[in-house]
Amino acid sequence: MKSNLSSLDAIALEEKYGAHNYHPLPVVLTKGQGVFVWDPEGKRYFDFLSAYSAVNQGHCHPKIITELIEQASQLTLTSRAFYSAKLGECEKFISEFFDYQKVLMMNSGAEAVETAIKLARRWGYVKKGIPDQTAKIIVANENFHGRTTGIISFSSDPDSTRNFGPYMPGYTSIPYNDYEALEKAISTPDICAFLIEPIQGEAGIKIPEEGYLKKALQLCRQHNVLFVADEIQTGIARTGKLLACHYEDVRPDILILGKALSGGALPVSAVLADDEIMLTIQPGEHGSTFGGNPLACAVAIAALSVVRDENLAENAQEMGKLFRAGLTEMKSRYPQVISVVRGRGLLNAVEILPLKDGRTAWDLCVALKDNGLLAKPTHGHIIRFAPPLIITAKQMIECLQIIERTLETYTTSAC
Ligand code: IF1
Repeated sequence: MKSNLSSLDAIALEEKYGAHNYHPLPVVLTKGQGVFVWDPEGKRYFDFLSAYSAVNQGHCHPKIITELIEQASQLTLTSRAFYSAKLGECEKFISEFFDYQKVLMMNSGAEAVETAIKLARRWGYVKKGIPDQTAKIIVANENFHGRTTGIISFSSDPDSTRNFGPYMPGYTSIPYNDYEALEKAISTPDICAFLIEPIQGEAGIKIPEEGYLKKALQLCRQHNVLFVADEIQTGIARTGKLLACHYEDVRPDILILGKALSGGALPVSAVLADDEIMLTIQPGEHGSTFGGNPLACAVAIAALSVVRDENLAENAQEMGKLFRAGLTEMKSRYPQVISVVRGRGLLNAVEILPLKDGRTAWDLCVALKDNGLLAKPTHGHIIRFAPPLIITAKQMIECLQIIERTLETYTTSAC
């Protein structure tokens, strides 16, 4: 269905009738296919955000959309008051895919994180023997795990927390990638879990030093603490392996997934664990109306099948190398703009220096948009580059050329 609204009209509508909880780049999207999205005027863009890694499989992947339509015409929602023919099939598929005994399906990423927290606390009380109401979870500074009142209680970002209190107790925050800090925190009593992003996304694609995750897992083992990995953004092939934890052969006790679990078709999230943890939650103690609905199940199976069948992890790995090689070369040619290039697979970040006339990463992103490539700045000076994992070498080279061309005019012209 073609929209008759112009970009300007669409932006004006959001401004007038929508809550102002976002500040989007000034581009309106009406269509997506693969690595491309289009605006109402028909201009085509490479999507280098992939809806924050939800569309790893590319926009409107035909296999996912076919399943979506087929299931939508059969049955969309049963609630969990009844069994559905799709749920068990999907649970088996996801559990085997990630090598866990059980999965609990939810919808948004934040809900999955909340679920993992409840599981970890429950395990802490009934298995570890932590006294009631005292269980604590160790988290990292600069984490991003979602927007619920529970989750923001352990955020260190004032934008996420300011005037949203009171905050929930039960969290100890330590610096990311700091083994000694973890060693100290974990030896205090009543810790049930260590909750960590294997690469911090919102913090600006912060990669811990090699061995950190593995050593952290060993510490957790020593102290009978659960290792809980939030792979909502890093998982499902984004970083060049199925999970970012696989770079260090780490198998989390609780694994949290979201985003690309549906390839962007609808909100689907999941928490995986073995029986010892998962079965501590009994009927009636946790759930969600839409969690594990038949539509989500059909879509999740299709979305993960695409990741496997199209070797998206391998492609992310290779295309990531190509991309960072190109950008590193640009860094040497434009040292006044690019200060740092980092990333793993197709989860990449470039740090941008402000120009003398005050232009920043935001202005560079607007210029990139005008040249047909969409990316979003974070923290004012970092640009995240995360295209769909189906991108080809030819397309990647074209994208590097767009970035190069943009840098050329950006550095020579005044705004
Ligand atoms: C927004 C960032 C990405 C996540 C991790 C849980 C969630 C997220 C590791 C919650 C969500 C999002 C949400 C999005 C911006 C975004 C983001 F910039 F904040 F860091 F992806 F890069 N754990 N990440 O990254 O999942 O409830 O949103 O489904 O607009 O807030 P959700």
